This record gives sequence, C-alpha cells and structure tokens, in this order.
Amino acid sequence: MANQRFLTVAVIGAPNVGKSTLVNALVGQKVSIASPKAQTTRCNLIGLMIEGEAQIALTDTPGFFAPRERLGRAMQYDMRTAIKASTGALLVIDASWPNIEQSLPVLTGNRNLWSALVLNKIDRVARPKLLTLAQSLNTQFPFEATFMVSALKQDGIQDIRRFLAKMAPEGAWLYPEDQITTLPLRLFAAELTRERVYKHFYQEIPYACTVETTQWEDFTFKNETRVAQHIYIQKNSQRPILLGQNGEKIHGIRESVQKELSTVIERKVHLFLHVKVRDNWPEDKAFYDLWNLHYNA
Ligand SMILES: Nc1nc2c(ncn2[C@@H]2O[C@H](COP(=O)(O)OP(=O)(O)OP(=O)(O)O)[C@@H](O)[C@H]2O)c(=O)[nH]1
Ligand SMILES: [Mg+2]
Repeated sequence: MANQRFLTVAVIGAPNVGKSTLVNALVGQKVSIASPKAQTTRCNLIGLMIEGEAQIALTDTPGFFAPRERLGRAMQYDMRTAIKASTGALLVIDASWPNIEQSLPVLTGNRNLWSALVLNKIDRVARPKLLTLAQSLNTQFPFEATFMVSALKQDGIQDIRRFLAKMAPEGAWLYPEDQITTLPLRLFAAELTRERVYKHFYQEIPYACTVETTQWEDFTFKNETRVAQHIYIQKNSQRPILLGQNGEKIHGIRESVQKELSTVIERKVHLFLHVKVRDNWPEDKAFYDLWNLHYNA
C-alpha cells in the first residue's frame, strides 16, 4: 500500500488502571489478559491495530510500582524498555481513583516521546469531576491530547484510534496486516490460565503462581489440538485451594480456558492442567527467558 505509516506506542500507567483492557479494546480482540488484581501484566506484550493507512504497535506494559523482588524489578525494567522503544505513550489514569503521583515522574524522565492522557473508567465518574481532573493534569504535563474513555464498555476508543493514526509518521508496516499480536500462542494460552487463577483466587494465589504451556500438539487431520500446562504454585497449602473439592475449581478453569482457546484458534482444544509446587520459581531464570524478562534487572 502507498503512504504506509507506522507507530510504536507504549501504554503505561499505575497497576490496575485498565491498560490491558484498553489495548484489547484498541486492537478489537483480546491479546492481553486483564483482571481486578494489580500486577496482572508481567511483561511487555504487543497488540497491533490498523487505522486507515497506519499500523500501530501498542505495547501493553506492567504497571508502575516500587519493586522489592526479582520479578518486580524485571517487570519495571521491561516497562521502561517499552517506553524507550516507543515514539509515543498513552498514559492511562483510573479516573475513579486517580493516582497521579506515581505516573507523571515516569514521563518527565522521558521527554523525547510525546504522551497523550487517557482517563479511563469514566463509567464510574461524574462528568464535572472528570473535567476538573483533565484540567489539573494538563497543567502538570504537556499532553498532546486528552481522552476520556471506558475501555471496558468500549466507549471513546475510536477517538484514540484516529488520534494514533494521525500521529503515525510515514513508514513501512512492520507486521503482516492480519497479525494482532506478537505473543506466541503457547504463551497466550498460558496467560489465559493465569487470568482465570487471578480472577477465581483473588486473595490466595495470584502472585504465587505462574503458568507454563509444556506441550502443544496439533492434530490437523482431526482439527484438534492437545495442550498441556503446568500451574506452578509456591506452597503445598495452595494446592487444595486451587483444586477445590473433588477438583471442581481446577475443572472450572480448564473448561473455561479450553473454550476460549478453541474460539481463538478455531479448532477443538483438549487442555490438561497439572498443578506443581515449586517454591522458588520466581528465582528460576528459565521463566524469565520464556517471557523475555531481564533476570538481573
Ligand atoms: N468500570 C470499569 N472497569 C474497568 C475499565 N477498564 C478496565 N476495568 C477493570 O479494571 C481492572 C483492571 O484492568 P486491567 O486491564 O487488568 O488493568 P491493567 O492496568 O492492565 O493492570 P496491571 O496489568 O495489573 O497493571 C479489571 O477488573 C478491568 O475489568 C473501565 O473502563 N471501567
Ligand atoms: Mg495489564
């Protein structure tokens, strides 16, 4: 196509403000998992969208927080890498619970990229309060534009898409037209399972768990795929919680992931979940390599 334009944008902000939900809404399909638990996103994930002649690579990033452990440091390092690699940033703020102190310093340290402000979750906030918030933030930082959206209800998303297309400089598309993510399917499948664990075991499990797809076998002639995954937890006492009585909890997760994965890959999926206790997985370099996270960040 003539006049191609290409842009890389980092979607950044505090944990739980709706960055992943926004990326999914912009892409038009789920590419990144979202949950009510803060620190759901563990590494940068690229979602791709096309608007007119522009292809936009949106990097969903882990939220800003002060890390205490190795995994947290790796997550923060990854987020900063995304900012450095991008031409622009969408700074997402939860308008129902704005936490600006955490957000602005990240931008002021990166003056060579433009930023737009996205006030998300407007479905929860009265209009006058939104306008005051937008005004106040714009006096604190020179944003290119301000958007008020509900990523969850897909309200206001088209305005951001049009804006991003306008900001995209001339340049060849880096990805094929029909590609929506750079995340390999086996990693995405593992994320789907982790998302369920975060949603169903809000209190008990999330940070203690990680998921790995250990087997992926396509039976093309039957239009079926066999997927096996390990859910790693850190303590034996977490096992019965995750399994539930007679295994009903883990079966629920299995059914639900199997169904979503079948829809995504358009073939029948047989999913096998195995719960493993490995207390030191957050110190295991193999997990960092799998997700392209920097082990010694
Ligand atoms: N009411 C409302 N809830 C939203 C909206 N956008 C996201 N959420 C919810 O906010 C929670 C966090 O969403 P995520 O997309 O996971 O947030 P995130 O910023 O990616 O979070 P981390 O990856 O943990 O940093 C989820 O429960 C979403 O459903 C919105 O526009 N309105
Ligand atoms: Mg996220």
